[in-house]
Amino acid sequence: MSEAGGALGCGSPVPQRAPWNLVAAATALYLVSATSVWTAGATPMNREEKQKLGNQVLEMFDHAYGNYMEHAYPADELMPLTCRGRVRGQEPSRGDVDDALGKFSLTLIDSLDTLVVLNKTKEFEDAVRKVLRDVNLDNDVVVSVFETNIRVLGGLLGGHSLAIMLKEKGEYMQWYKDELLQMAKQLGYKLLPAFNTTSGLPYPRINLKFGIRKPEARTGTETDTCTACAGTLILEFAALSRFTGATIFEEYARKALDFLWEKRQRSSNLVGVTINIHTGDWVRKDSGVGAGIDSYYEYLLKAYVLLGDDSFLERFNTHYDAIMRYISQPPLLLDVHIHKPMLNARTWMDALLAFFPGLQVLKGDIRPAIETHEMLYQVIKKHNFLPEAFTTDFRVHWAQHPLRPEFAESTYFLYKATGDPYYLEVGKTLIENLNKYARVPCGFAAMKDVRTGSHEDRMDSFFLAEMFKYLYLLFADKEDIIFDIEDYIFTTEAHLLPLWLSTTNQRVSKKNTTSEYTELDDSNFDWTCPNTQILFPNDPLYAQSIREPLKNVVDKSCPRGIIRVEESFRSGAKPPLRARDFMATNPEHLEILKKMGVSLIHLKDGRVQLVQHAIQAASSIDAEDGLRFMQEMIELSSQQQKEQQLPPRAVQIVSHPFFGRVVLTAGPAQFGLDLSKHKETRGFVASSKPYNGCSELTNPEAVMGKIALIQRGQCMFAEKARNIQNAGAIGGIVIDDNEGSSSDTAPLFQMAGDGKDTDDIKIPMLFLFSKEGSIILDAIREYEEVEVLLSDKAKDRAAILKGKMIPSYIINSNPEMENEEQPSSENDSQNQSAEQIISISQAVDLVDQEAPEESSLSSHSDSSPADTDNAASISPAEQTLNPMENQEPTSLDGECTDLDNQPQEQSETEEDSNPNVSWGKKVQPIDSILADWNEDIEAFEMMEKDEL
Ligand code: DMJ
Repeated sequence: MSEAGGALGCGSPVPQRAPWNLVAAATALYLVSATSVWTAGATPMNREEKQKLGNQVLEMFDHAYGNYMEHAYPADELMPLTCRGRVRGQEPSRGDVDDALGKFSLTLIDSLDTLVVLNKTKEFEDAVRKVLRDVNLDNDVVVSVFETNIRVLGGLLGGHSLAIMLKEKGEYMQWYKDELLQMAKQLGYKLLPAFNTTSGLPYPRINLKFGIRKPEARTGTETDTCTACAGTLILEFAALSRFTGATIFEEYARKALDFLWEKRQRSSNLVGVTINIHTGDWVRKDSGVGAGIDSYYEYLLKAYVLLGDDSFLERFNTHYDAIMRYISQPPLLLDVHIHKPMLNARTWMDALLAFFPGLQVLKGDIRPAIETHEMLYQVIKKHNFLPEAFTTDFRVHWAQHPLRPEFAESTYFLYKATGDPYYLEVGKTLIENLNKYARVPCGFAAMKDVRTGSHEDRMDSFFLAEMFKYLYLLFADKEDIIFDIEDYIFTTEAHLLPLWLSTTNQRVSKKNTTSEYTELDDSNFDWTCPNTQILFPNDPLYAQSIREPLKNVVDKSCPRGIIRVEESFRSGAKPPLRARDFMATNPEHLEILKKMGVSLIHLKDGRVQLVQHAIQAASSIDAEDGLRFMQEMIELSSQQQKEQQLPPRAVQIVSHPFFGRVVLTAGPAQFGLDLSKHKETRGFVASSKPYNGCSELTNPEAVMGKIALIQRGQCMFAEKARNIQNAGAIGGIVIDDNEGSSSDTAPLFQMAGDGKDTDDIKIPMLFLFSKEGSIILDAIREYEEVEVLLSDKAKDRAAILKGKMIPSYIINSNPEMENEEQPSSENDSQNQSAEQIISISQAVDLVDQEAPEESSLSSHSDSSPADTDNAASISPAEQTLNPMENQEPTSLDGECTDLDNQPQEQSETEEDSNPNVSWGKKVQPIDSILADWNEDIEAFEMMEKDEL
C-alpha cells in the first residue's frame, strides 16, 4: 500500500478541484515539523545519524538488488536461500502467489523508480536499457490483472515518469524516447480484454498472449474477484490515458469503480471482500480495510488527488465515515459484516491493514492513525515483524511475514505529518530487524514463521519497489533526493506518478455527482479536504500524547470480549456467558443457555450438541447473546484444534559461511527430546548408512556425537530415531524423499510415533522437506563440515558465533536479540497444560444445519486425546499438522478484570467508539437475526478457509 508523495491531507478546508495546492501544504508542514524545537518525547535525530541510516538503507538495497541482478535476472524474482531465479513452471506452484509472475523480469521493472529515489541514476539508466532489451510482455502465461497492473504497468509508468524528469534535467536519459511508455501502452492493451464483462469489473486473471476465454488462454471461467482487484486500477490506467491520449484505459477503470460504488451495501456504505463479476452479488460479505479491499479505498482518495475529480473524494468520504463508524475500534481495525456492521466478522487482523494509518494521514485524520500505528509497532516489537495475521489479543494467527512494506509506509507518512523523531526510531528498528532476521547471504528472505525466525525462499518484488523507498525517504532530507517528491503521488506499489497529469488530456467524461452521496457531517471535515497543518497545530508533543495511553496495549492485552464483561459489571448486569467459560455440568450455565435459546442434546456417542433456536430465546437481547455465544464456540473450536498441534521447529545452519543466517522450517516429532522445553541441540551433521535409517547403522563412527541425516520412507520415524540413537547420534533430521517437496508448497507435519511406547527415544528429531534438506546436503558437498542447531526458534546469531572466527560484518549485523521472548517458566507450562485440559473438554465441531433457523454445534466431551491417538495409529508416519498455529500463552485475565486499574477516561472512550461495548444496548429484531443466521454460518466457515 502506498500514498500520495507529499500529500498530507488535501490542502485547504474547501473541496479541491486541482490538487496542486497539496504540494505546497505538504511541504510547508514538513518544514514546520522538521524545525520544531523538542522539549520532551523522543530525542531528535541529528542529520549525521539520519544520513547514516539512509546509507544503511542504500547498502541493504544494493544487497537485495545486486543479488537479484547477479543470481536471478531475468527471472521474475530472486530465491534468496537457494540463490537463483524463480521461474514460473520450474518451481513447485505456490497457487495464487505465483500469478504475479509473468516471465517479464518483475523485480527489475518493480525496482525502476526506486533506483531514482535512491539516487542511483546510473543504475536506473542501465536498468531501463535492460527492460527495453530483454522484457517480453507477450508470454503465454496467466497472470493476475491486479498484480500486473500495480507492479508491471505501475513500474513502467513510474520508470517513464522519472525518465522524462531526468531527461528534462539534461544530464541522464538523453537518449530516451518514451520507450517505457510504449511498453506500458502495449501492456495496457493486453489487460483490456479482462474487462469484457457485463458489469465492467475485470476478470481476475488474463493470459498475456491469448487474452481471455479462448481455449489457449486457460482462463476466463472465473466468476469472482476481490474488491481491491477490481478497484485498484484507476491511477495506472488514468495515467496511461493521460500520458498517451488514449482515453480507453481511464474509461474502463472508471467503469469498474462506478460499478463497485453502485454495489456498496446501501445501509452500511461498506463493501465486501469478493464480488461476482457477472451478477455484482457480494460473494464474501465481510468487510475491513485489509486483505481484499485495502487499495480500493486507497485509490478512491488518491484518484481524487491525481485527477481532481470530486466524485472520488465524495465516495471515499462516504466509505471512510462507515469505516470509522464500524470497523475502527482504536487502536484496532476489525472486520465486520456489511449488512450487520455492528457484528465483528473475525477476531484477528491481517498485516495488509498496516497501510491504513498512512491513508489516514492523507485524509488528515491523524489521531486514529497514530493509535493504530502504535498498536502495530508493539506487535512488531513482540515478534520482530508483523505476522501475516494476529488476533485482537495480539497472538500470532498466521505466522508468515513476506517482508511487507505497509508498516514502513505508514511510518514514513506519520513522520512527515508529525515530525516526531519517534518515527525515525521506529524506522531504525525496522532496519535492524531486517538485517538481523531476514538478511541472508544472497538477499533478504521472507519469514516463514516469525515465532521461530525461519525463512522462506522468497523475496517479493514489492520489497524493492516499496520497502527501500519508504525507508530511504524516511531518513532523507529534501536535498538528498534529486527531484521534488512532493510533485508525485505514490501508487499502491509505491510507483511515482506526476501530479501534473491532473491537468493533461482530461477527455474522459466524469460522473455527474449531485445527490447520490450520503450526507456527511461537515464538522468532521467530511466534505472538505483538511490540511493536517490545521488539524495538528504545530505541537511537537501531540503524537506522543496520543501514543502514551497505548504504551502497553499489546503486553497488557485482554482477550477480546472482556471489555463487554467489564461493562456489564459496571452497569450491575450479569456478564454474558463466554464460550470458553462454559461447562456442560454447571446448572447455572445450562440455565443461561436456555435463556439464550440454546439447547443441549446429548448424542449417543457421548458427544454433546448445541442447537440455537433464536425464537426460543427469552428476549431479543438474549437471542443476540446466544448468537454470539455460538459464534464464539465455533471460533474456540477451530482455535483449540490448532492449539493441540505442535508448533514448527527450526534448523539453523551455524557453520561457515552461513553463521546462523539460514534458518529452515522443520516439522517436530511427537517423540524424543522436546525442543521447546530443553536447550537447543547443536552438532555437525552426518549422513547415516543406510540412508533410510531403517536398520542398524553400518557407519556408527561417522554419526557418533553428530546429528544424523536420514531419508524419509520405508519404515516408521520412531524406528529411524532408535537406529541412529543406538549408533550414538545426538539428534536426527529426516529429509523427505519426495524430490522437490518444500514447506513453501506443502503443509508441514509432525512425525508421529509408531503406536508403541516411545519414551526410550531421548534425542530430538526434526523433519525437513526435500528442498530444505537439500540446502544442508549441498552445504556438505561444498563445505564438508556443516554444523546445525536444532531448536524451537532461531537463536541469536551473536550467541551462536561466540568464540568463533568470523568476519566482522557478520557480527556487526547481528546484535543481541533484545526482543526475544523468554522461555516460559515451569509454572507457565503447567498453567498451559491445565488450560488445555479444560479446553479439550469443550472442543466443538460445526455440523450441518438441520433447518435454516437453527445452528448446530456438537461438543466432544473428551475427544482430543483420543483423536490424537487415533490419528497417530491410523497413519503413524504421516500425521498432518497444518497450519502450525500459535502456542503462546494467552494474556493475563486477572489484569483485565481489575477494573480499578482501568483509567476511567479510557473506558469512556472505548464505550463511545467500540460497538462491542454498547452491544447490550443494541436491540436487533429476532426476524433479522433469523434471516441472517445462514449467512453467519457461511461467513464463519469461509473465514476458516480464508487466505490473504
Ligand atoms: C503490494 O504489492 C501492494 O502494496 C498491494 O497493494 C498489497 N500489498 C503488497 C505488499 O504487501
